[in-house]
Amino acid sequence: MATPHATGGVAVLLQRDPTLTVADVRAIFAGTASTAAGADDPNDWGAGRFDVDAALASMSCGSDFDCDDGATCNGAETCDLSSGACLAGTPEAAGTSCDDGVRCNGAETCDGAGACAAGTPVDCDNGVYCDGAETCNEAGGCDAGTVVSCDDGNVCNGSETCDEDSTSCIAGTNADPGTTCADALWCNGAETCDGAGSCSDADDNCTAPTDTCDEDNDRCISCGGEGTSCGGSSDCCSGLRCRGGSGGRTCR
Ligand SMILES: [Ca+2]
Ligand SMILES: [Ca+2]
Ligand SMILES: [Ca+2]
Ligand SMILES: [Ca+2]
Repeated sequence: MATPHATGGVAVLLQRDPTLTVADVRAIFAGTASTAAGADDPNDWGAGRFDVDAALASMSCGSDFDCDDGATCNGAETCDLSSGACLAGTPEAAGTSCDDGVRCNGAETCDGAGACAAGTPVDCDNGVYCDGAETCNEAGGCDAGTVVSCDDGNVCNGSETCDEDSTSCIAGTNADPGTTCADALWCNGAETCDGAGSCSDADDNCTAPTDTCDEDNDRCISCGGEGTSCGGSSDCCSGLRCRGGSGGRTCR
């Protein structure tokens, strides 16, 4: 970690003064490094802890370029060549652009006191609730929103619709009794609407005690229950076997 950190620090110093030599940079860092209180053993600390802020603060300016803080609204900083100190600029007039290059957050302008004030975000709302919330795109326009979906997935309570006046979904009209609301399953029977908005649970297919349902093939499979006469164990329901007895073979 130390090498990239130190390299970055050198770059910061060179940005302030591109004329610095290697010896200059070394001297500045060595002269502004610090050690923890009481930890001054040069065998442990060398020149001390690298401190980029202290190094920058120790450098006097050589040109206005050295003093520029990159901010528009506080004016152009200048270098007082006689003292080597940076002097603050004169704030730009209120309304001067300090645009951040982002269109959708509006046009930033200087507040006249040295700060850049936020702009008014671009308003893309078309005033229509049901077509969703439009959003600004940086390419220069507005993107359509996602249409409000009101369908609750229940066919029995009718089709819900989006209402602009109340900016909400409003209920549909209940389907007639007997209207199908079947799910994808055969074994649980054919569901129908009850006329009051609900899908009623149908009777299961294959209800005989000895039937099992084959969902894959939509059919009932019968098997022999306890005491049913049988020719082999395959005739018997699972868990039972076809066994002989005085009255013939039965599932047991
Ligand atoms: Ca902007
Ligand atoms: Ca809209
Ligand atoms: Ca519905
Ligand atoms: Ca069903």
